[in-house]
Amino acid sequence: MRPLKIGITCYPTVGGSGVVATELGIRLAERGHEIHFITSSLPFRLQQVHPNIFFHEVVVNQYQVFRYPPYDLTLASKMAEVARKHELDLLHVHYAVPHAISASLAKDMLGGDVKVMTTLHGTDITVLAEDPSLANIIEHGINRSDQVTAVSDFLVKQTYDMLDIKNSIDTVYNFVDERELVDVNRHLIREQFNIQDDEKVIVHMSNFRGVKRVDDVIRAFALIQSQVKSKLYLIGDGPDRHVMETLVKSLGLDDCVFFLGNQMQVFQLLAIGDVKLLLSEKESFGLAALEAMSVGVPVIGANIGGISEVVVHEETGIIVPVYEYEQAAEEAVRLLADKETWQRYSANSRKRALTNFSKDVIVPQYEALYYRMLQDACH
Ligand code: GMT
Repeated sequence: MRPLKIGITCYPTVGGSGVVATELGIRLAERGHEIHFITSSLPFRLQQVHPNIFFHEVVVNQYQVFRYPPYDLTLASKMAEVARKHELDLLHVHYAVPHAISASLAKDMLGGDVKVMTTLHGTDITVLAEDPSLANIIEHGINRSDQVTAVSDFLVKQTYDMLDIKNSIDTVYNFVDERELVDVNRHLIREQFNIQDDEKVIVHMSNFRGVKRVDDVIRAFALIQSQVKSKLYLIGDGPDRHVMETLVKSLGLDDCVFFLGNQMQVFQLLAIGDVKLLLSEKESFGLAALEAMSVGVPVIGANIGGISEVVVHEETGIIVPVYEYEQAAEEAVRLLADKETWQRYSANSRKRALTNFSKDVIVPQYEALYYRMLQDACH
């Protein structure tokens, strides 16, 4: 198969869809494809240089006439410019809004001379498609795409349920790259963090938005901590952080809850955990759960969205009813006290993450869809 020239657009800042898009671009470049990131700033996970990776910044100029600067149009114009100049085969956009719509416009500008793949990540459907002012345009962007993927079977179904979709949607799960785990040394990092031998560590990682229910994580931890000597490490940042800091204070947990903020070495940090809590009320896949599993940390997750496609109940962790933080706490206490079960879940988690969700399994699935889309175009 000939190497492809691929434009990738995503949100470049911290967030699961940006992480997946960037990691995918890097792996595709390593497999010989030419990758052009077309984004508003350099994707934060793009930490390495590669001769096959190019970056094109989308710069929106400010004019007095604009109340709202037209990012979507500037992006479409940039996509068309890059696609024409570098003879791209396809644009792969991550997150429907506004990327699928901008890509569709770019394709029109090029007289149809580029293919568009849209990957749905979650809130672009589960939150934004609920908004009547956006639903029509999201539907249009998806229907105009040549190929559509979603990150879980749950999200495929949800998209069909919420919108009038004409084309087929393939599930392609999130992935991990085992090479990122080579430096992870759980014992060393626990030592650095001064974790005592008789202490347990609960971890949570998210963008601190309402759907993540970080308050439930903190309330569950309060119950765990009343029975087990433990600490809670919160990785990430976002709009709810200050409210959560206040909650921690009001519960008198200042000494054992640590807000680490946004971090680059997420695998190292997750590896200090004995249990990861993911109690979101919406979660199309749960990349953070997969990342924890890959370093052998069992996950206690809510029974919503695609979490149970990642976490296997009583095999790699525990699934609890959403909003039932007391039950999450009970399960955590039980698991932390049962060394044998914990070791089994830990080993199963790592194995499942590195077998079912390895880059070597998932990246070729995207590649195969690219070739299929381009081949369909020739017929
Ligand atoms: O979790 C977030 O709010 C960030 C969001 C994003 O688009 O950056 O994550 C979504 O995409 C991730 C990568 O595909 C998924 O693993 C997350 O489950 C999904 N988040 C939600 O559905 C809330």
